[in-house]
Amino acid sequence: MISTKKHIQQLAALLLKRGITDLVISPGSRNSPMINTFSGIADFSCRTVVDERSAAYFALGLSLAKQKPVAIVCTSGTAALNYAPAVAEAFYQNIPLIVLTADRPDYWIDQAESQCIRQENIYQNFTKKGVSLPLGESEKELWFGARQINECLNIAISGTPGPIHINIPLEEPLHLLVESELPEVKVIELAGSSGSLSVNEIASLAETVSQSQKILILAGQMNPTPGLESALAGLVEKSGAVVMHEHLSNLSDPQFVGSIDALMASILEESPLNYHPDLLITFGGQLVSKSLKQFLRKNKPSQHWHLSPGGEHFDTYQSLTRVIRIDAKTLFESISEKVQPGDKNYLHRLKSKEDRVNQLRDEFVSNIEFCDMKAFELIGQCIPTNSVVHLGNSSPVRYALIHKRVEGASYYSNRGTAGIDGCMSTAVGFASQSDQLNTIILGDLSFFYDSNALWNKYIGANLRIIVIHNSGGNIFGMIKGPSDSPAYAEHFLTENTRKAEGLALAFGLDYLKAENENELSQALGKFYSPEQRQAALLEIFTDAEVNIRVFRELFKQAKINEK
Ligand SMILES: Cc1ncc(C[n+]2csc(CCOP(=O)(O)OP(=O)(O)O)c2C)c(N)n1
Ligand SMILES: [Mg+2]
Repeated sequence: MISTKKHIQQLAALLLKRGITDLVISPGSRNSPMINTFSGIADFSCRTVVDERSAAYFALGLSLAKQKPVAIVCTSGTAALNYAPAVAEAFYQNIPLIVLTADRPDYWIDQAESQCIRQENIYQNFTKKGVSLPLGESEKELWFGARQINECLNIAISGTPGPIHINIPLEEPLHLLVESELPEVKVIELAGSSGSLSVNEIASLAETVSQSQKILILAGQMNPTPGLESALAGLVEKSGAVVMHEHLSNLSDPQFVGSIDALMASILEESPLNYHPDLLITFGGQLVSKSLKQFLRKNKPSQHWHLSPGGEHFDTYQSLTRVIRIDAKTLFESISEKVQPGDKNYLHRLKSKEDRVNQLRDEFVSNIEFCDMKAFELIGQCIPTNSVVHLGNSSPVRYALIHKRVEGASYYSNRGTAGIDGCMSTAVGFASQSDQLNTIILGDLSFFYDSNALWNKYIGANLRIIVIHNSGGNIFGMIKGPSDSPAYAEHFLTENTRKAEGLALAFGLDYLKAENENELSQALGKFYSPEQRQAALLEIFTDAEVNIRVFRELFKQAKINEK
C-alpha cells in the first residue's frame, strides 16, 4: 500500500530510478504520506530514529559508509530545524544528503496553526538547492514537482556533491492509502561534466541522433560564436536535422530555418503532427516566438536534450529528458563524426514550408500601406551590413524577426527579462565599446522610459536611434486579451503624444523624422550616409490602428494559406 498523494508517489518513483533507496525516517503525522509510501515499497530500506538532529547525523554516517546519497524524512515544524546541524556538516563535507521535510500548506503558515513554521529555504546557506513542491495535483503541478525533484537529485550528485532540500506541503487527509504501482515518471538524465563528454557518452548520443527521423535543433539567444555555425552545418549535412534560429541567435546559414513565428503559426493551423520532432536539442537563451512554444508544448518530442555547461534544467517545452553539460559547438563537433547519414525528408519539408511563408510575407509586405511592419522592412534594407542591431522589447523585436536578418549584422536585445526599461541604455553601453555602427530600434514608450540612456558622455558618432512612434504600447493591441478589455485604451495602449525631438536636441543628437514611406526612405538615406558624422535619432510616426490591423492580417493569412 502507498499514499494517495501524487507528489509523494512521484518522489518515491524518482528516488528509486536514481537508486536512492536508503532512508532515515523520524516519526510524525504530516510526513505520514512519505512514511506510508516508503515503508510500503520493499525496494526502500527504511530506518527509524526519533530525534531528528541525531537522525540526520545518522544518515550522514550511513551515506559516508555506503558512498551513496541517503534521504532523511521528517514532519513539519521544529523537527525540520533540528536537521540543520547535520545539513551544515554535509554541506562542508560534500555529502549528498537528500532532505525531505513535510510541511503545512502555505495558507496555514503564521496563522496560529500548530507545528507550522516558515520552512521554505530554511537551510538556504547550507544546501546546493532547496525547493518547495506544489500543493495541488493538476497535470501542470505534477510536471513542475517532478522537474524540481529531478533537478535537486541531479544537483546533489553532480559536480561537488552536497545536500539538497525538498520541502513538501501536504494537506489533509494525510492517511489515505491505495494498493497501486508507482506512477511512470520521467527521469531527467545528466551527461557531461567540466565542459566535456566521455567517449561512451558521445557514442551513445550519436547513436540516438542516428536513430531519430525528425531532429529539431533550436538555437536560443546567444552572442556570435565562432565555429558554431559550421559545427551545426556539418551535423545538418549528415543527419538532415533542422536548425531553427531567430535573429538573436546570431546564426545565418541559409540551410537553417529562420522565420519561426509565422512558420509556426501556419503549422499550428495545419497538421502539426507532420512536423512534430522525435528529438529536440536546445541551447542558448530564450526564444521570442510564442507560437513555437505553443507548438512544442502541444506536440512533445519523445526526447529533449538541453545543452548547458552550467547544467541548468530548462524545461521550457515540458519534455526535458537530458541535460548535457557542454557547449553547443563542442557537442555538435564531437557527435557529427559518429552520426550515421540520415534522410533529409523532415528538413526539406520544413524548408519548403518556410519558403512558402517567406514568399507570402514578401508579397504581403510589398502591398501594405505605411505602418510599423512596412517601416521595419525599409529599415532592414538600409542598415549597413556588418553593423550591430539592438532590438527594443515589445513590438520592435517581433517585427524585426518577421523580416529577413540584415546580412552580416549581429543582433542583441534584453530578452533575459524582456523589460522596456533599459533597452536604449544597454545599446548605448554596447556602442561605447564598439567600433561598428550600432542601431537601436525601439518603441515610443520604451524610448521615453529610458531617455536617461542619453544622459552620459559616452554617446559616440556610431550610434543611431530609431524610435517607432506609434502613439503608445501597440503590442497590447496585437496580442489577444488586453485589446478586448474595457481598460484597453486608457490602461494598456496608454496613448502617448509626446515627441522625441526635444529630448534628441537636448542631448545633442541630430534629429530626423518620417511620416510616410517616401519620407522614411529619404531619412534613412541621410541617417546612414557617410556624411552623418554624429549620433542621430530618427523618429517614425505610424498609426496604431493600421499597425494592429496589418500585423494581425499577416498571421491570419499565414494560417489560411496553409489550411
Ligand atoms: C519595465 C517594464 N515595464 C512594463 C513592461 C510591460 N510592457 C511591455 S510592452 C509595453 C509597451 C511598450 O510600448 P512601446 O515601447 O511604445 O512599444 P510598441 O509596442 O508600441 O511598439 C509595456 C508597458 C515591461 N516589459 N517592462
Ligand atoms: Mg509604441
